[in-house]
Amino acid sequence: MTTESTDLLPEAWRDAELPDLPAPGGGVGEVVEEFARTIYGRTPDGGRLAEVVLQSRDEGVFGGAGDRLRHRAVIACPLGDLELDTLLHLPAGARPARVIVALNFAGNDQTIEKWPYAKVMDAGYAVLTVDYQQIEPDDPDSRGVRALFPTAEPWGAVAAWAWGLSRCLDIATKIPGLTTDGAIALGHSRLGKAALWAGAQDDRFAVTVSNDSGCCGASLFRHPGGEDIAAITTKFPHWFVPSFASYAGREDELPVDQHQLLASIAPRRVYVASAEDDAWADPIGEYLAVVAAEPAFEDGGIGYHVRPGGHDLLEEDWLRALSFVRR
Ligand code: GTR
Repeated sequence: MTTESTDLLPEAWRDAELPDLPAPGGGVGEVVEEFARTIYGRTPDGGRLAEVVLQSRDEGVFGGAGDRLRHRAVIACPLGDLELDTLLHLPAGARPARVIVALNFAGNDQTIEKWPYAKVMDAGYAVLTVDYQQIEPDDPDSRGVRALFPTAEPWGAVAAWAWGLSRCLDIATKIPGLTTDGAIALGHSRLGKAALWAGAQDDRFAVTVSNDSGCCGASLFRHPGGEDIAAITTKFPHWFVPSFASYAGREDELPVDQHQLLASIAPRRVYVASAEDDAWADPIGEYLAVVAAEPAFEDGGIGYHVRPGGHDLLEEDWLRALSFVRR
């Protein structure tokens, strides 16, 4: 594992032991299929990128670190069009720039304050973002892109957001100055769950970064602590396929556990970040999932950090993930 040495883990974690886990059975395709069936639902193929129109371009933002571009994209889905408003930060130095695709929680503009764009661009990376609720509202009673596909199989909102990450990558292919070679999917919390599900299904993502993704993200169901299936399916029934709720209190009977989701992304690379005080995401369960997944990766193909503090995507998380990407 590309991680800090275990002596940088919190003291109390050093004796953490792996629970009994389902052995990864079958090929990668079957494992991904099992996750689709049991938890997330498969994101349908397609949604054709019909147009990408540049709305504005501000040059030399953040003291010249790069340019800020806004695009409107139209994605033609079987039952109608979905419009996405993207925000791109394109570094001045590196062209074509490698792209990080990351959905955001509170609107594109809010990321300008919150994300360390200047440092990320100085490191040579572009960041393309869209408000996750423009893809699928985070609401059990309303539907976004899921209403635009006549899928026979159900898919949850996490799968819809994963679909959106793949469409952002489609959009990136149309923007001069970007390369989608080596593309990175990055997400925090529920959007970290979506990043992992996108990484598992779309092999154009060379690296998948999950930050504090917790239950149904990087954390093991079979490691007790934090959010469990009962809690998550009660509060967020729309995130998953409806039958997933039947595993509430029956974690041991799930045919999969989350180390297999991480492993299914190999040999492409995965980085998992945790926060020590983020008990609801069960950071120890995230760490143990990485330990259990590690044999599936080539040397250094999976990385991990835990930092002090709580549930958040901080500059430190971005920069440590990027130093993994660069290795
Ligand atoms: C919590 C949820 C977590 C996590 C988090 C977030 O309420 O229980 O699974 O996804 O939200 O997305 O911030």
